[in-house]
Amino acid sequence: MASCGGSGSSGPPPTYAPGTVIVNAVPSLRFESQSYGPVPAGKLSFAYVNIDSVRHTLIIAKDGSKVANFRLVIGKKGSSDEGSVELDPGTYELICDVPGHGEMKASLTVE
Ligand SMILES: [Cu+2]
Repeated sequence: MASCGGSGSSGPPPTYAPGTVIVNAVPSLRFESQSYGPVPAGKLSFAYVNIDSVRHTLIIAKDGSKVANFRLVIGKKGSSDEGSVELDPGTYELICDVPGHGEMKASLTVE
C-alpha cells in the first residue's frame, strides 16, 4: 500500500521564514493585494512570486524615492525571488518598474 507523504513529481512549495512579506504578481499586471502589512519596522524579508507569465520587478519607494539596495526580479511563471531590506516606520509603495506595468502598485505599512 502506498503511504502518505511519498515524494511526488513536483517539489514542495517554497517555505519562507516567519514574518516574510510574500507578494504575488498575478495576471493582468497586478499584485494580488493592494495593501500589505502592517509589519514591524526593522530588517524585513520579502518573497516575490510570479503567478503571471511575464517578467516583473519589485521595488520599494517612500515619498517618491526608491529605497536603496532593494530590487527583486521574477521571470517565468512559478519563479520567485527573495531579499531583505531595513525599513523605518512609515507608509511605502511597492512598485513593479517594468515599462507598461504602471498599474502594479500597492501600499506597505511599516509600524
Ligand atoms: Cu510587472
